[in-house]
Amino acid sequence: MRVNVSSHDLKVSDHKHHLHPFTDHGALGVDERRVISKADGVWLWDTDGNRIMDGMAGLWCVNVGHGRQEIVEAVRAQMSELSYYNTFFKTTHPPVIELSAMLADLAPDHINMVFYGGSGSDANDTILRLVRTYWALQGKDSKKVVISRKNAYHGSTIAGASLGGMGAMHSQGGLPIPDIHHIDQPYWFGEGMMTDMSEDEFGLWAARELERAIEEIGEENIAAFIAEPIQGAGGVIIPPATYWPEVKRILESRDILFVSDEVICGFGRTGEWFGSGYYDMKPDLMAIAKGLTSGYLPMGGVLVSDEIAEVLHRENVEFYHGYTYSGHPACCAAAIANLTIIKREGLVERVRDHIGPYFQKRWTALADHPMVGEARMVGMFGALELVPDENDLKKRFDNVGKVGTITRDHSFSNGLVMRAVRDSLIISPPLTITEEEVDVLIASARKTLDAAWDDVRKQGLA
Ligand code: PXG
Repeated sequence: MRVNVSSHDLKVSDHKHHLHPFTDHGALGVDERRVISKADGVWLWDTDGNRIMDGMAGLWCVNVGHGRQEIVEAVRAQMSELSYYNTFFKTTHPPVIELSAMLADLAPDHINMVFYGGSGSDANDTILRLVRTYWALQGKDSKKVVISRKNAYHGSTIAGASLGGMGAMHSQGGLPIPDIHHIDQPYWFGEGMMTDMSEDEFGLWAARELERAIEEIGEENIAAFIAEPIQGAGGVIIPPATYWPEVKRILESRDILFVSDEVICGFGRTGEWFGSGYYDMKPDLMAIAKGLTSGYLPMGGVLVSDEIAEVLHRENVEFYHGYTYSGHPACCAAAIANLTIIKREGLVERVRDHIGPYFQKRWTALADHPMVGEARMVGMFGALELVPDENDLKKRFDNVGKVGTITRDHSFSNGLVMRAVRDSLIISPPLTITEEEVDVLIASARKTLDAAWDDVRKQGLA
């Protein structure tokens, strides 16, 4: 790291040479960016000397909090022993063996194998190729279509963005690729509320969109249904209680694989090890990343059911797929150390029984603010829906996203990272956050809402 460089000079250099992900560079002023140079627990420090609470756990990933020397040490030790070797041609290594057994133990009983990659996006690429290959190996070549949902996020690669249901992403680069079908999402506040259905009825309706799609496309043409148990990047969309049981009923009688994208929901975020477990679903495949290593090193993977593994294990079958860094030893060491911390400190149970309920109570109380139409949370992630008129919850701000951005900027100024999705604010802190830190977070959020509400009214937006 360069020392003795001013914060401003760092920003100038970043502006000149660094192409950021998902960023409007034309609109991003040189000094508007923050250079984050240090982190510990739930706290970040920038090069301007500010301390900021990391309400997003990095990008929904730093589940065990920042600065865990135990993970750093495990990676260092692994790097000095075996920093790299591949897992392709009849070779393997101790950390990938240990991690795979650990994951098989954590996964539901019918899942005992892991395929590795470097991210959630490439996990979903693997899944797309794998589900089609699985059916083709059984002579069912026509089973190619994957059903996904609008406003889902499954990554930024070609398969990931195609499986995802983000219109803006599809508008670039000729996506989605063929044979991906998007059905409506179970978004009560954003969509269901505008209909004449109750929340429960809407949940059933959204689930039956899957049934209608299956009837239209034909079961013989469908490989899989992929979904996040709770949509993360789409806006922490918690489906109505009727949704997942109905999806389960629909899938139970059909020969269609169910893929649970656990990239955000996995590793304790919902108060269970996996989001599909939270909803009592039985996935055939799970995409994992983020909380697998708590972001200390990049790693993703696919958890594979016994039924699928059995087909892949048949003689003369080879899945022509893999990455140079599949099962990278240092990443495996980071994952093992991270999972060891989650288990030893009982973080999943802590979210389910203690800090989760505490946080949920305080977060949902923000619904009394005049700008908040709904405050929702499961486990340790939630959203605030911002509205112009608390007496008319069907009314929305004009120019979608503007108020969300204004409010998000206030949050940063108040020392709290929240993420804006359209006109909602998202929170997803490390699972290690203490009660006192939750209190600080809630106080910053309230201060943010007050300041933003003032601003919004002054600008005539409400
Ligand atoms: N699936 C899900 C459910 C995700 O949330 C991915 C796949 C892709 O993972 P990788 O590791 O390739 O990024 C994700 C990632 C945001 C944001 O702004 C969310 C993600 C990534 C970047 C930004 O909410 N989710």
